Amino acid sequence: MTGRGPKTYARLTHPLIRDSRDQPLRQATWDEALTRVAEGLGRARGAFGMFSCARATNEMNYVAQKFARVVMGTNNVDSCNRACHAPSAAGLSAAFGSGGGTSSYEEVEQTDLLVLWGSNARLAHPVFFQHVLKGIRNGARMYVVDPRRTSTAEWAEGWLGLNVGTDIPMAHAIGREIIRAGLANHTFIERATSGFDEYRRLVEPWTLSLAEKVTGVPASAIRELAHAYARAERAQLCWTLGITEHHNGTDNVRALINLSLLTGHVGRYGSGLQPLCGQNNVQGGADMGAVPNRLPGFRDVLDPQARLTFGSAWDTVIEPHYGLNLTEMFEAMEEGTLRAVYCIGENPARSEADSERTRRRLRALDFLVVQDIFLTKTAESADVVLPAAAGWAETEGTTTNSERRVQRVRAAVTPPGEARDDIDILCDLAGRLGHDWKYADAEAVWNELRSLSPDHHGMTYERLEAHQGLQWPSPDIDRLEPTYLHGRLWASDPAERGRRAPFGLVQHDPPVDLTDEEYPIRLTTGRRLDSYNSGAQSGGYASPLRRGESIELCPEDAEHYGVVVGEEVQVSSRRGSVVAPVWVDTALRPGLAFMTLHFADEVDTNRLTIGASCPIAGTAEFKASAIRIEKLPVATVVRG
Ligand SMILES: Nc1nc2c(c(=O)[nH]1)N[C@H]1C(S)=C(S)[C@@H](COP(=O)(O)OP(=O)(O)OC[C@H]3O[C@@H](n4cnc5c(=O)[nH]c(N)nc54)[C@H](O)[C@@H]3O)O[C@H]1N2
Ligand SMILES: Nc1nc2c(c(=O)[nH]1)N[C@H]1C(S)=C(S)[C@@H](COP(=O)(O)OP(=O)(O)OC[C@H]3O[C@@H](n4cnc5c(=O)[nH]c(N)nc54)[C@H](O)[C@@H]3O)O[C@H]1N2
Ligand SMILES: [Mo]
Repeated sequence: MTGRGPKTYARLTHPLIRDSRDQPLRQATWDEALTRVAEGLGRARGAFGMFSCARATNEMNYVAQKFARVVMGTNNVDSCNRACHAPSAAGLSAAFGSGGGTSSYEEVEQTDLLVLWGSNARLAHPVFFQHVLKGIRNGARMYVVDPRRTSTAEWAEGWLGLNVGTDIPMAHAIGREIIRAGLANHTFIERATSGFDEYRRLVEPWTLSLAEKVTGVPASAIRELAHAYARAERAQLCWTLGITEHHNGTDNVRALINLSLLTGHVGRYGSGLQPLCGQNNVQGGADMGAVPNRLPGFRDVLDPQARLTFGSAWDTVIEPHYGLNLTEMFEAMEEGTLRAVYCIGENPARSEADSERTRRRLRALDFLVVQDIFLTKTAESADVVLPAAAGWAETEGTTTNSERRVQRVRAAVTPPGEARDDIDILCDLAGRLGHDWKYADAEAVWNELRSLSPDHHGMTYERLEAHQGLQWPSPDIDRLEPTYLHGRLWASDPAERGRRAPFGLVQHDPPVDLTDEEYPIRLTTGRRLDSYNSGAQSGGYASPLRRGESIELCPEDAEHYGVVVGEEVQVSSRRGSVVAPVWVDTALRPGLAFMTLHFADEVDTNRLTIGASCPIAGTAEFKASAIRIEKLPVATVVRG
């Protein structure tokens, strides 16, 4: 135990404002607070960015992006999708033209083979994992590809414990083996893909023995997975952050998609690609256009017809170029070209990589407004803090999960104090800035979206209720679409097939933060079952079961460094240092350490992580930093 008790969190109940930068936050009335926000934002046109909330509803995200585009005249709107899901969306879009996962949870129960690649679903996607377990009970085999022997892996027939950041060598070696063994699906390749010859040449050097050297996984295990995947009648390839949170996350995603193109495990019932989403509504946030390059319903900002459609519906002119994504907005803060941020339900002061740098950038803003349900680290430095009702259980609306299923959420309890629905706050502010938006309720927002997004058109609240949620695309009120996407790839008539899916010609590129004598340990970071992200919503409980942050090492490394469980050590990277107690876990192996991001107000893990990010998706390399650990002088260990 650290000896430091958890910080206690209380829900925000009143607006808070700061009279000047050196004054503390004080309670204010809604009118006072919103007047200040309207002034602050009014001055910021042309230098404004919005962070929208993937914890909140589709309706809220629709209104938030509309606020950025119409009231502030900018496409600078983004959310935490940048931290996790963006490489999956970018990779799937490049291959198939749309960024959604291709299958449904039902198919996970009906498939023959499950590959969980860089995903600790038992802890991070426990609902999805119930479907996985049903699949296994129905006879499916499962393989897990993860540097740690996670509790997810305990259910698998095979665990491939690769070195961090060697997923492309692993995928390419699997691809080469499938081709060499004559197991590629040439009917599908010829019908539905392009670039196969280039792909075959690309993977040719990745022999099983070279892959064994680079990944650390025995050649026989790689071969076994290759044969199991290619021979399966139906197979689901699922991945999450072990793949995406790298400086080449989109390339990693492409390398996995290649395997489905090689075998035809896509576009059929039971066979597909499932990038599991992070926050409960990260899929929906992006579908609603709370991203810098897409309008609601996946319409490209660069498409003049799309801009015209939305521009005339909203009585505005949409900026004709992409906005900045979250990563680029932080860079623009440093350059001084982004001066004001409206941060709704995000805690970047804790969750962004290289957090000292992040906080410096946030401090450089002229105006920061935070709208949250708790007083986060980010809110502590805001000029105005607005208390919101929680998207979960306090507001009406819909959210969209990893299988593209839109489901209703309902207000079951009253928000505390003066907290207000995010949508009401945004509409009140829009009014103060000259835009008279009236929505009777969340359903009115949803119906506006349905009128503008054909893929959501068939999903009335009534139908969502009757079917217990519907998957997009749902263009038709009278019809249910298939549960999976891209069936057209299998069409025998070329005219029906549409565009071919290209193989991704991606190369191995090791992690940016190299280990060396000074920083000899590879740190990877991620999740535990009992806590959530930066800890804003889950950090503040006291319980004998609460373990707090730790630096997890394998038994051999603990012995090597002469440290024991509970002993506090200094953990340092090229960015900064933290003090954390040691935990020993046999899931790890020599040279590999693990920390979470969940207890950031006590141990700020992201002081250690590297800000290097994927040039296509903007996602940071949270999964690969280089660190060292040092014993503390005895006097420092004794804490109150
Ligand atoms: N209980 C709980 N559930 C959550 C969350 C939470 O905080 N708590 N957060 C939600 C969010 S926002 C997200 S995005 C998801 C994330 O869900 P996951 O991605 O499943 O969670 P992580 O633990 O971050 O990372 C998954 C695995 O990646 C592995 N990994 C690390 N480096 C590599 C690598 O180089 N290659 C491969 N193949 N694997 C690697 C790690 O060992 C880890 O087991 O979880 C969601 N669900
Ligand atoms: N080291 C390390 N860092 C990581 C990661 C990692 O694996 N390792 N993962 C990254 C990933 S995948 C993610 S998604 C990010 C998460 O980063 P963040 O999104 O910044 O973290 P959260 O703690 O989920 O913050 C969500 C905020 O929304 C607020 N909130 C909840 N519901 C509502 C609502 O209805 N309305 C409003 N207005 N606010 C609400 C919560 O109080 C909380 O402050 O962290 C990233 N950071
Ligand atoms: Mo996430």
